[in-house]
Amino acid sequence: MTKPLSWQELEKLTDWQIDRINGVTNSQARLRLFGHNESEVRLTLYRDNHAWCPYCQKIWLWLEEKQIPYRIEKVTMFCYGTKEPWYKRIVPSGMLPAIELDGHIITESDDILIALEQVYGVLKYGMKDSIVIPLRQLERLLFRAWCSWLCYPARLPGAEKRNREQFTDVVEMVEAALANTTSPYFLDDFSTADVIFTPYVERMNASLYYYKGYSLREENPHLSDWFDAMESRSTYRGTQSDFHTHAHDLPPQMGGCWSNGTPQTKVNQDKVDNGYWFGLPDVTYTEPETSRAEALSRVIKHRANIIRVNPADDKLFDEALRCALTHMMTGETCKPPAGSDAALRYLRDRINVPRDMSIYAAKRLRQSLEDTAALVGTKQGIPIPFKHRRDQDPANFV
Ligand SMILES: N[C@@H](CCC(=O)N[C@@H](CS)C(=O)NCC(=O)O)C(=O)O
Repeated sequence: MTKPLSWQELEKLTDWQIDRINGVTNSQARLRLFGHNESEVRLTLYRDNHAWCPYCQKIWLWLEEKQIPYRIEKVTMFCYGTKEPWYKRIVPSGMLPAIELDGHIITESDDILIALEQVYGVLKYGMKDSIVIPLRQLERLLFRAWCSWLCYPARLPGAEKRNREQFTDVVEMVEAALANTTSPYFLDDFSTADVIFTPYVERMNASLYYYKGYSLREENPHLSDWFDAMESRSTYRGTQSDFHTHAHDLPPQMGGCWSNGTPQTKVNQDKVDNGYWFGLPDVTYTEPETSRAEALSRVIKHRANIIRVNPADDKLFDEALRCALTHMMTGETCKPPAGSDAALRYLRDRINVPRDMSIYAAKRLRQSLEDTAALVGTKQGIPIPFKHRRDQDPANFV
């Protein structure tokens, strides 16, 4: 049993830093240059604060792959806070994503990609290419089958089974499309088609695992290879989220997600919510050596706000948090103050990937918070709300 390190001592244990502007894809950047001069920037991407919006991920990934210099302005989504009035003046509906390209505002993610292609060229293939259009249609078919299964209660007898079959029938079509190419991607190489599938396939993988006990990535060999290939790209890794984040960001965005309550679903929910987080089929690339240092550095940066928004007493939680971080960095057991279990789990439940940190850093931090909380009790934090996520209001983190 060890004593918690002080913040100064913890600071010495991490030298993690990245070049947000010219380095690898990351969710904290406000400017991306890829070695260009700032004066060359013609483009601003408006995307949501938490990187929850799937249509924003589509544009984000495309820009990162094309290495277009751009600025990022972050906007609040209705489900977690108040839309910024300056954004409503630009886009009255408040919808995301939007871009400003040479002074013109463009909305609707497909129209944005088409406009970007006109200025910067296509990403291997164009949105309107005859081999891309059927894949775009297939993606929408898959999306609709997923919504029908996940987002409506299966009240009539046999409905759950039918919805599942309807979805897996479309998945078979996706498998066939992937089998049809010599690459692990949707066409002969990585292209705009993969960008189009990415946001929702990632969300399907997470939500069906959690709400339906169905593992998209593990049950479909071609999709499994596709995910692995996507994870070989630093661009995708930078935008990639995890099961915990999506399982809890989707309900308010989709208007509800319906659990089928099967034993497998319950096992999966327990793993996603309470750990062990390693080994979940949300990631398969090798954990980077820097994951703990990254998690520590991100917590240190935001520690004042993290402690302030936590429902527990600040002094109590400060010590408990340092215990969890000490455990994460040294592997030693560090007993937190009595009564801090719920507070540690409150934070455990509110780490967002990739907003706060990358996927393995989040797993390390979640596990340390849980291991540390378990030393003093079994109390859970305030439950994550289902209808809204104002517990994540970015106004608290300014
Ligand atoms: N068809 C639009 C859909 C965009 C969309 O549905 N955006 C959602 C977020 S994913 C939105 O901005 N909703 C308003 C909000 O949540 O604040 C597109 O492709 O861009």
